[in-house]
Amino acid sequence: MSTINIEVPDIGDFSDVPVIEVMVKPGDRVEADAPLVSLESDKATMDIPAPHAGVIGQITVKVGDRVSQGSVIGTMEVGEAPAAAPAAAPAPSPAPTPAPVAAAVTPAPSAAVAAAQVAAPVAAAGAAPAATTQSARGDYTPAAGAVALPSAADIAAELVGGKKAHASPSMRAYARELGVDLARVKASGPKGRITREDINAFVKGALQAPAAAPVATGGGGLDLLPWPKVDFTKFGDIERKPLSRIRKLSAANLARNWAMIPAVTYHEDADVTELEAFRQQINAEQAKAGVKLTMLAFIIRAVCSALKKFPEFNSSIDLQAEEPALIMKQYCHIGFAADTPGGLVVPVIRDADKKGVAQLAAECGELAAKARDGKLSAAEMQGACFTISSVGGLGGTGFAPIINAPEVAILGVSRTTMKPVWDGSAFQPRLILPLSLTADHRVIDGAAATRFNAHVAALLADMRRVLM
Ligand code: CAO
Repeated sequence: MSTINIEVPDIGDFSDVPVIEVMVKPGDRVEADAPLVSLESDKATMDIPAPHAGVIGQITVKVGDRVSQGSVIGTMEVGEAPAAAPAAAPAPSPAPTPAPVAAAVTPAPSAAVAAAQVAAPVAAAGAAPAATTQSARGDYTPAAGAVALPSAADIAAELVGGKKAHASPSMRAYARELGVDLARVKASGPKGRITREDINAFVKGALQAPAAAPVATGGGGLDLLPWPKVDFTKFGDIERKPLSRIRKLSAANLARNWAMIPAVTYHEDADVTELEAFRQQINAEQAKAGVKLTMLAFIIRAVCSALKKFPEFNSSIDLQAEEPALIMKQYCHIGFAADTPGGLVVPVIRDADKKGVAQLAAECGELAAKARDGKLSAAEMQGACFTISSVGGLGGTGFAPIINAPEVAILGVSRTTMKPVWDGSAFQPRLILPLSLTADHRVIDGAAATRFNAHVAALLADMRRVLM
């Protein structure tokens, strides 16, 4: 038998936390991890566990005392001298990590590949850090199989919604390992404590829940209601039409991009009166040669110039790397949305910045025709830096396009209309082209987006500026 001190383990960034309850007395026999003392900060309630099985020697704190990591709260008699670092001693997270957000239950390594891909950055943000143990020197080193305890950030995240989960550090560690949001676990232990059985029951319940019913994540995830299941035949005749392959793929991509990118759409009007007159003139002059300059080709040209002036629009954000970064592209491939019978596809014009308007128009025409015939190769739909979605040939006064990840912006183009524009002394009829730029706010602030949009509009108003 030997006597050891019972110390407060790592409790995140908290210090001077009041003791709100002492659960044992000298002479009590306890199991390893049994709760000895409860602490309550303004953010969380935490139990200090027994580091070993043994008999309590003395408890040196009382309700109202304040403790921090390393404070001795008592002594206990244990069977054998423990190793330098008690097995159950909690270890700190190497970096603050938010509570799991992809789902309340995240069986991480075995998650479906598709789900992992779709939710990758979210899942990465919620991934548990490498577990750590404390060495005899007191520094922390990774330990296989060990479980990292929640950091202060975990605890704060868990408290979203105001509910305090009452659980020991080892139960928090267990919940964390399973990706369980403790705030959602029903406690059955003494005085509302969450036990291992409670966590197991929660996981079991979550796994048995219908797949269509996403589990709420206490604020970290999307917390969506299940998709409505409606028997439409109750209301009239229906026909069930299978989704095309393109629509299935684009549905998944669009949903991810819409949900994961904090996107804002900025609107601008471009005065294309002169440009349209020029386009018509060239097309009339060169009709015999088969040249047809399209508005889209001029817009691509203008966008290439704007991407050179505002290079952050020609980037992708990499949040999954150890050191998050912006990938700045030194090339300029432009995607354009093409409406096809099978659904939306985005052919890509390579090195669009090196091509003239006539060539851009010709390539757009060829790629759009291939898209409609379902003959685009995978390579012809890859590598875009920026996408243009033009519905101008169809109509529209403005819309909010969805960014084509991992790009950081997309330009929506609607129909030109003749509008009265005040020139300082009179209204003039001007041909106005509505531009709607959606940008990823993680990369592009509103001011930059507005400048970019205004620049594209200025270029379209006077394409000579492209030469500048
Ligand atoms: N305003 C008014 N008219 C326009 C216009 C605009 N902004 N843009 C094109 N037009 C006119 C053209 O002048 C042309 O008419 P004419 O034949 O009389 O000259 C007609 O519309 C068709 O234009 P186009 O053949 O030049 O085609 P386009 O360059 O406008 O578009 C493409 C090509 C592939 C972009 C288009 O066919 C398409 O698929 N658009 C839909 C894209 C889409 O679905 N976007 C939404 C994606 S998000 O859901």
